[in-house]
Amino acid sequence: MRIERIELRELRMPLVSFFETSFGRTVERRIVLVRVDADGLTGWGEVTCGERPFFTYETPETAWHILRDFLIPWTIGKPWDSPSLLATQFRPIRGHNMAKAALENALWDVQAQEAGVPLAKLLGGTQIEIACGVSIGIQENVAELLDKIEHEVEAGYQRIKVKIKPGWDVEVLEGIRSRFPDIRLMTDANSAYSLDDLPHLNLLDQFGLMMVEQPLGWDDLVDHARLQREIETPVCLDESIHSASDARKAIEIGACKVINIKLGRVGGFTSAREIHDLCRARGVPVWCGGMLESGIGRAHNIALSTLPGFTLPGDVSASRRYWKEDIIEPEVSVSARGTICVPERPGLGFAPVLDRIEKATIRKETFA
Ligand code: OSB
Ligand code: MG
Repeated sequence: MRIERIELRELRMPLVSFFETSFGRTVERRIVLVRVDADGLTGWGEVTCGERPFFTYETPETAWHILRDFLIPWTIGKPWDSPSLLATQFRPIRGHNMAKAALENALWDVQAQEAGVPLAKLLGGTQIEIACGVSIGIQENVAELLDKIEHEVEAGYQRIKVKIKPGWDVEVLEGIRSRFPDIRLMTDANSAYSLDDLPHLNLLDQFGLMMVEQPLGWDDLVDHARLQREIETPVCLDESIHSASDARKAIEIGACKVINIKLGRVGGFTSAREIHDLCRARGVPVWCGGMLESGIGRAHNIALSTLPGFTLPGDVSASRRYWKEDIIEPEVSVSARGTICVPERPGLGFAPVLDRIEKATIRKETFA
């Protein structure tokens, strides 16, 4: 594949309802898209960072800078036998995984089209439909949260994840369990606690949670290992895992029993597959996380979730939970049994809608 042209765009996309975590509320997304033209085909990738450097240090601005000044000049005009070679090429740049992932993943889209196979197939996916859960943000009050949960359970989602933070945890879970004693439930703290909260975190064991996601420091493994020794509830790591090497260390020291794989956070499909393969070999279940993606990133997440080690429902859910109108056709929809059917068309299997993308674009830069 010879990369002939690359286009960067920043889109503004208002969410249909706000999404709040322990680090704040998001009402509108700023999404950087990467369009790659190679061999007469077009591939798309999405930078999945937040607007503010809270989940990770990346922002749309840092991603634009790293793509424009490093990743694009290193790749454009050159032939690439495989998208994985991009991951090798990008290795000297420390971090900036979400910028790297957007470009690498766009090339995977091109390669799947060139091979005439669905992206899921090209990656080695084996599942023809994927199991879906939802992530529900912090609400104004518990009653509103319970209504949201009811709505999603009725829609068929297979598990519910709720965001927690100090002051929005044990009482909230009591409320959930008294109304929904049997649902598959988990929590995500986005690093809102420390080991000082150990007695409090012990209280989580009474709620029959599938797991607690990233309770401690975003850059920590050691304290998570200590916590996992103290609590029954499986710890799942999100923010702490950026590579297969991080995953290996976390598993070896007992810092987690489950790993959430996010394409952006780990730097793209090549790294995501390495983590998947390692976890599968060690019997650690994985699932695909979400970053409030547009349809482009969502389509990539669906393809990733078809790998055999993705045995738990992920945070990949219907377009309409986020957008009045998604930027792909068809939009992502979820069946009444809480699954997404994996498209059988070549490439992403969802077509980017150029005029909707254009309408949402607030800046654009082209490289040739
Ligand atoms: O920690 O999983 C997270 C959204 C933004 C940043 C971090 C996280 C999330 C989610 C939402 O939980 C998942 C989604 O619905 O896309
Ligand atoms: Mg998380």
